[in-house]
Amino acid sequence: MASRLTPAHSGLPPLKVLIAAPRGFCAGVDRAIMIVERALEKFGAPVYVRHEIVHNRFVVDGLRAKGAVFVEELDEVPDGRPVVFSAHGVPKVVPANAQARGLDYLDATCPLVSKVHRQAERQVQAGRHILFIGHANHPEVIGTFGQVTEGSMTLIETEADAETFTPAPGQQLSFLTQTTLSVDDTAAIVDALTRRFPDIVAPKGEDICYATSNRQAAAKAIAARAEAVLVIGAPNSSNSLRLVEVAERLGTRARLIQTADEIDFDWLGDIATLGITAGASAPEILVRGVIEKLAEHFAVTEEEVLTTTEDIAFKLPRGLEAA
Ligand code: 0CJ
Ligand code: F3S
Repeated sequence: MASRLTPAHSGLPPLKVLIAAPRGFCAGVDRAIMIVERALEKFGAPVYVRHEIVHNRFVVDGLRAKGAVFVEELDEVPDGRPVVFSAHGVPKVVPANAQARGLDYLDATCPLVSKVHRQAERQVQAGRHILFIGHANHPEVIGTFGQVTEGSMTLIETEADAETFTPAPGQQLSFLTQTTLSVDDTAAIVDALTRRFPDIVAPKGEDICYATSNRQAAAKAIAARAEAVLVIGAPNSSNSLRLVEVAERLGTRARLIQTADEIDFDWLGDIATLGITAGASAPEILVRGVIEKLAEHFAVTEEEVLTTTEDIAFKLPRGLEAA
């Protein structure tokens, strides 16, 4: 349904804003933020968080204001204070070290990332070498590699990597993927792997998560109808970056912005139809801020473009269910 934001006789040029749905927070992000909030209630400030709880400055600053302290490594957490591990997951050595130090730790790893971790362990136990499709240096990739012994997993970033990987003689293979990848790029990489290695063992179910694939499908729907797309998300947010790519692949120019302050009105030009979406770590308040800023320059009419609905929620860890 379309709704008008600026009075019709404002004298501003008209702009139709197509808002993707689903967009923004997923169940894993909701859970991760809730874990930090409940930990602050339970333990009091400061609660330490290893890595940005999710890749969004607005979320991180909001939790910092409530008493969360963000660090990159466990050794920055003082003895006696609780620590939360981010939604992206951590190598096994991290909870092991926390335990050895007697720290209270809370694991905000998304359950869908933990599922990939368990599959990685099982594949290695079954004697298979894992080809892990993902982006180098991303914390989720570092966390998943850290579930298995060194040398039992090889990173595959591109179709070219899939074409050139050479297994050791007699090596049994399986593949797994990062949860926030491009659905289309991953399908092409998997095609190359299954063509070259017909016996390769695929993951049980899809590793790319429901939120990632739903947001990409919704981004395609707005990009197909818009002259340009704005994606609200952080530059280090893998799933948000993929939404920009999805729009561009359809031939629609697209930009990632963190907040309304980053809207480039020269880049928008005299556009009549603009698509807006948000990555899984970007709060809805930032989407509203962007639309309100646009309404200072255009006579904005909003239309939500719904491609599917989501009703997934994850349980909190034991001990944090009720504050
Ligand atoms: O890795 C995840 C479990 C996704 C967390 C939510 O998104 P974000 O932006 O914090 O992380 P990605 O960079 O992985 O998309
Ligand atoms: Fe989990 Fe996917 Fe969100 S892996 S944190 S549901 S983007």
